[in-house]
Amino acid sequence: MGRGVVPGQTERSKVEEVMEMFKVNTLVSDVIALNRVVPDSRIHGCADLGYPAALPNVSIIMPFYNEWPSILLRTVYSIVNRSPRHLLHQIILVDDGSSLESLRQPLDEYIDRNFPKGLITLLRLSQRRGLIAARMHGVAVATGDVLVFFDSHMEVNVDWLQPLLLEISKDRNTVAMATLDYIEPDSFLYQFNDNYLTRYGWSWNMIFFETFFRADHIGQKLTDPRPGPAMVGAAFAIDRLYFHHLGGYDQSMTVWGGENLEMSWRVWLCGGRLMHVPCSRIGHIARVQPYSFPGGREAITNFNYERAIRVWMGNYSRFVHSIKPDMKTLDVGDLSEREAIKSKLKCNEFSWYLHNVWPELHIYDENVHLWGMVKNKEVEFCLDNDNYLFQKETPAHMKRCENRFDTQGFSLTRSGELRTTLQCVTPMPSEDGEDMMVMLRDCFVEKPATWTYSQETGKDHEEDKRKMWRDDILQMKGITWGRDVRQRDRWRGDTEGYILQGVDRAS
Ligand SMILES: [Mn+2]
Repeated sequence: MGRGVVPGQTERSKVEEVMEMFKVNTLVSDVIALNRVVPDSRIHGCADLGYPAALPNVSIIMPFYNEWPSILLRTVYSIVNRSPRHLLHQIILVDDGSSLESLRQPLDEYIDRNFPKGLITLLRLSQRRGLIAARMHGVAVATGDVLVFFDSHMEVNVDWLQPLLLEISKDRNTVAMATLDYIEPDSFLYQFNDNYLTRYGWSWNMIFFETFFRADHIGQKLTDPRPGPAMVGAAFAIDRLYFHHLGGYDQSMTVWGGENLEMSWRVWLCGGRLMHVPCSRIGHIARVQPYSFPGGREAITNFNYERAIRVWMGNYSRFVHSIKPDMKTLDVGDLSEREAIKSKLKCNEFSWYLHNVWPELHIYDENVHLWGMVKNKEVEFCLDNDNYLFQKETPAHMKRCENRFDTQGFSLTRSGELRTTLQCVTPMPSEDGEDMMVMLRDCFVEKPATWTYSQETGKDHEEDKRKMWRDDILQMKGITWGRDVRQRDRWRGDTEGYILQGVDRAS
């Protein structure tokens, strides 16, 4: 079930060739059954849940561009095999200008021969229009109650559809997200972490990442849906009329990238909700993007992000623009249609989202005593956050000062936390237990350490060395900055105290 395939010696060079070309092992895909079974990856409790027979039906929209045929068809088979037939209204495949010959007439014929008549609609775009436009072409012909957007390289799991539809039937203003599993691109092994659920977040540098759920977001049962601040691009369900009411996608965005964050903000700000549904699981082949982005990947995502930022973020764009100054002056075209949605739906200001939906994302200059860099003046070294966004704690380092707050920005909050975007600076015992290490750790894991600031530094007294540490921390011997021995010695031998020094405020 969902097992991977490992090639023999003689096949290796051929495999390397296709991996280079497609970033996915098409040879392996071709020998695995199109209708293979995958392991039930759901968390405990899901298998015991029952679902009402009467739920809204769905139109599944699946754009593809030069997807390898067996991968595309396995995605379709998994949906047909593991969705209750009465809920599956239609599957709309949108060929976004593919050039692979096997995706043309042979695909038409295959679908005609192997799937129930009328279930699958195959639209062909005459030239490549990008994911967002391709999805909107699919939406235009969809007639189901609910839309579900798919990538063309996925495999759904047991009872994936009903929990999404149930969540939408409770409140039509809902985006219901499946939980993604991971299909290895080289072996097609179906992977998942037992009883693990992930949520998504984003940071001021516009990096999207995985994080864990806050305790207060977990419902009475582990299987209960949980709110999330951000969505991935695929594997979500939304009521079709609600999707239109919300303004669909911004069709001036190109290819893909950024549309998922824009939609997350819009849903929350305009009265909807974005829910992670633990019992709906879908496997996804996470591969390196094999296709070109006309004009370059970063240019396209920056363009898309900037359109979203100008419409929704207001003055908070100062943080993004301080990190990515080029975005501020981009010509992103006409935004009037998107602005009109905001006023028509009487959407909230961005601060509402930051304070209510994603309060973990720190606002550097709000409710803070000081913000800037933690700098040792004498040697021009600054406390560095390593651009660290993830959940496991990591040692904090001192590095040469860079004067940029995405890597070296910290705030001393009014409640005494010394923090960066998501992490708080917290001393923790080292592995041998003999030392304290200064670590960066998610602020909401446990109550973080508190710090004070003093301008009276540089005195000769031993106590003054770490004047900004609070009493409890002052007594910890030899706080070590990172694992680098040279660095540790340097900091131990230093007589200058650590101070928080203000830097230029981002404007
Ligand atoms: Mn994908």
